[in-house]
Amino acid sequence: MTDLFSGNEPPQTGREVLAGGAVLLRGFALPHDKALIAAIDAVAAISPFRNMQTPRGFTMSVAMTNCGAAGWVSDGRGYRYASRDPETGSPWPAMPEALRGLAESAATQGGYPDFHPDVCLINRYAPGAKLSLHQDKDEREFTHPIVSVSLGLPASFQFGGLRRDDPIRRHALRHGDVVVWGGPSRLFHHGILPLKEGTHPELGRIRLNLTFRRAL
Ligand code: MD3
Ligand code: FE
Repeated sequence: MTDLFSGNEPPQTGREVLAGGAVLLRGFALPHDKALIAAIDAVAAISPFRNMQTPRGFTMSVAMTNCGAAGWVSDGRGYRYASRDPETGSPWPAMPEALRGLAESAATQGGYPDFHPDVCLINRYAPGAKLSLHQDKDEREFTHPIVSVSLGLPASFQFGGLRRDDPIRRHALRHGDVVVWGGPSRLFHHGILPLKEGTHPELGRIRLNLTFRRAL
């Protein structure tokens, strides 16, 4: 399996509406993948990826870092946005312009021309890592969308509804896919199933996910 795509699929493009306010832009980030990965490496050189503790004392399988005016953190005291990286004691690195620009152009494409993120949470998955079903509700307002960018190994994304027991659909998120989550979908439950083993030509045995947020 030496080809770029696991089953020899061509890279997909185009737009899919996943739910009200949730627009998947297939391959939107593909032309910029190397610049995005370089920007993530620069962020991680300042604030390294780390496996945070959940409030109940478990270690998350997903490693995380942040850039921007604040970062999402989890520890024994709960979940919150913090202006400093607790591991370094310094402010989180600034959001690289290559990241901000991609997020804003995707948001515009998805119908949110006034989106200006102040935080980018960066998730790193190795095979086996997962993110259990949750809602993103640590942000001050839910009127802004979230923009997510997937890079590296493909993932099986779970997308439910407002209630935890609403029916769940699965979607594949692949290298270069961007999703704009606004409107009614902003508070929908979502998660990532355990990452399958594989090797990506740019990132090896890794999946990266960027989520751009207006948190403060
Ligand atoms: C639907 N990240 O960081 S991205 C997260 O792939 C997170 O690492 C996942 O969930 C990942 O919080 C999923 C897709 C995503 C992101 C934010 C959403 C879907 C969303 C917010 C609202 C609804
Ligand atoms: Fe989330």
